[in-house]
Amino acid sequence: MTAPAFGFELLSTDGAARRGRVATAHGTIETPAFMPVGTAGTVKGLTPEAVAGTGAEILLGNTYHLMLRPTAERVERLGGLHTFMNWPKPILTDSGGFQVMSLNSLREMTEKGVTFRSHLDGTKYELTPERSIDIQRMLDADITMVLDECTPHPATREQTESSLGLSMRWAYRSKQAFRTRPGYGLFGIVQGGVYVDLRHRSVAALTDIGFDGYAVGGLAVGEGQEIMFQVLDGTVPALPTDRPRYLMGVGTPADLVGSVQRGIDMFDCVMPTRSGRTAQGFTRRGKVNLRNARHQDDPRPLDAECRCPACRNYSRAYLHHLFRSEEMLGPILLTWHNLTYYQDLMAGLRQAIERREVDDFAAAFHEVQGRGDI
Ligand code: PRF
Ligand code: ZN
Repeated sequence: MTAPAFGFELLSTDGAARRGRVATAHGTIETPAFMPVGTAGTVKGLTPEAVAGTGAEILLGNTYHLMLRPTAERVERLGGLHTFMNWPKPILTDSGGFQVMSLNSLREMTEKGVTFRSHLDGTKYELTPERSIDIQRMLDADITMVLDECTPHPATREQTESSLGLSMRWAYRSKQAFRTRPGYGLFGIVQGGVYVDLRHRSVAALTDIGFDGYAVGGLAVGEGQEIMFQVLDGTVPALPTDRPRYLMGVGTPADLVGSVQRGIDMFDCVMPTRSGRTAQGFTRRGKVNLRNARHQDDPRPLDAECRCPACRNYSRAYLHHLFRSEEMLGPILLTWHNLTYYQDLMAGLRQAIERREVDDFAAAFHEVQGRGDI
């Protein structure tokens, strides 16, 4: 059997919103899609079987963490990341630059790449576009991301322009280094900060090089939702319609709804998993902090409409007790719930686009969220 070609099929649209399907070596992804973050070869707290049960069809892995431990070479020897972590479905890996810059203070950026010291044992590493692509190949990522620089916010136009130049030269080198294989794709990353004309310059540079998909990077870095949506309004229409569009590191449920309305197809974010570990639940009625004493006698489920095990089998009072007692089942159940909620939100958006009711769906979403919990 030959692997299917990497590809994107646009199934239907509703305004700018798109319903599509991405085909990869390890299966297809219905879009708009949310990718749970499996940084170090695990979605913290859940088995891959449980993650699949939430409806996730693709996970995000991180070059930065995996190159340090257990190393890309070891993952490759053990059969690749899918085999190593027992996740047979598609995997997208981020290229590492963003994580080096946000997680490592002992780093230096040059034209060649970024050098840093491991937070684990102080060993010096160099991450170049070529090395990042090679690591992602060893990990066996279905979707490889180019190495980029996420321009910090705020940044002047001049700073943003120079950072963008570096990212585009790295995008070119990443494309040169990528070995084309059936079912495997390489995505470019649009930068340009809050400057829409620089975003357009970035899109033009990337589409000249040619990628299997286009990510929008450099957003959700402190600019706020209003500016993020303005930048998407100015940027997304310039992207090719026949390739998937991925908004990196976003976001809240409202960010996802608004970004889908603006034509984004893929997302990843630590929010459902990280929040799940810190007692923050996302529900159809908004956010709930399960540490709050108001839950201690509440026999109701966290979200009565949710199909997840936390909501089907346990009360708010019990979840509250688990968090207060610092029992590990608390983070596990709430992560399970949050990921289920995110996947059901995406499924709702996909259905709404098919029915051409995405604006009604968004209005109903904001209406119910606005009512608040209880
Ligand atoms: N670039 C990469 N990964 C990212 C980002 C980026 O700009 C962001 C920004 N929100 C999250 N993850 N490579
Ligand atoms: Zn639930």
